[in-house]
Amino acid sequence: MASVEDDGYNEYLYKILVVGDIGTGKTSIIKRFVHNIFSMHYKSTIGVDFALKVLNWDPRTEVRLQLWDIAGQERFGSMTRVYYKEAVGAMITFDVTRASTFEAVSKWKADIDSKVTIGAEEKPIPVVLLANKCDLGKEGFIKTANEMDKYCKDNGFIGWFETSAKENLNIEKAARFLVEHILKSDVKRNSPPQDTVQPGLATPPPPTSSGCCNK
Ligand SMILES: Nc1nc2c(ncn2[C@@H]2O[C@H](COP(=O)(O)OP(=O)(O)O)[C@@H](O)[C@H]2O)c(=O)[nH]1
Ligand SMILES: [Mg+2]
Repeated sequence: MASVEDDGYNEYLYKILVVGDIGTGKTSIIKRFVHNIFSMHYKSTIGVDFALKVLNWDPRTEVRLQLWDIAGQERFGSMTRVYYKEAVGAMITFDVTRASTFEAVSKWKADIDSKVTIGAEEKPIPVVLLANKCDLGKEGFIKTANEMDKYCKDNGFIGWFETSAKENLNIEKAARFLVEHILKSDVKRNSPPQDTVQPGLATPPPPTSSGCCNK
């Protein structure tokens, strides 16, 4: 997305998708990451929600992550193409206690890969896999670490993390890992700079001609 360079100080604004089946913890992960709060009682997200997280990457670099919390119900519908537009990275979540949510991961990955790419070369966007709710114990976790490594390699994930929104485990680490990959890629060269980056605002895009972002 946007990059602003001034006297050697860099600001980047990256659109990051957070997808995965319903109830896997997408909203919880974002709330923990952005506001450092957790609740057992989030209402299910309707349509799409936005949040902004500012990372002071290094003394000369600020990274603003615009996190798109996409409702589980939207899966593979015509909506996702609009939501995915201009994303430069994604997190796919599953719930370690529910195997069906892991089975859905490859479908989410295929959905992203088919609808959003980077640059003229149409490279896939970097995607990190989050094995969430790891505080609930390992019994439900159906894969070993080695199997997960292999799964990521075979399916084009940049990596995976066991996370817990409840116990604040590995969420920031996973996000930073994703940002490292984005910074390393040539996103900057391929994106048109925007004039301003509004402090503290995650602005949804203007309504599209179909108007479906307002759903
Ligand atoms: N134990 C535990 N529960 C979690 C965790 N993350 C989310 N939850 C709970 O799982 C339910 C669904 O979470 P939510 O964030 O709404 O999932 P979403 O539908 O993917 O956005 C809620 O009751 C959360 O409190 C976690 O890391 N550990
Ligand atoms: Mg949600």
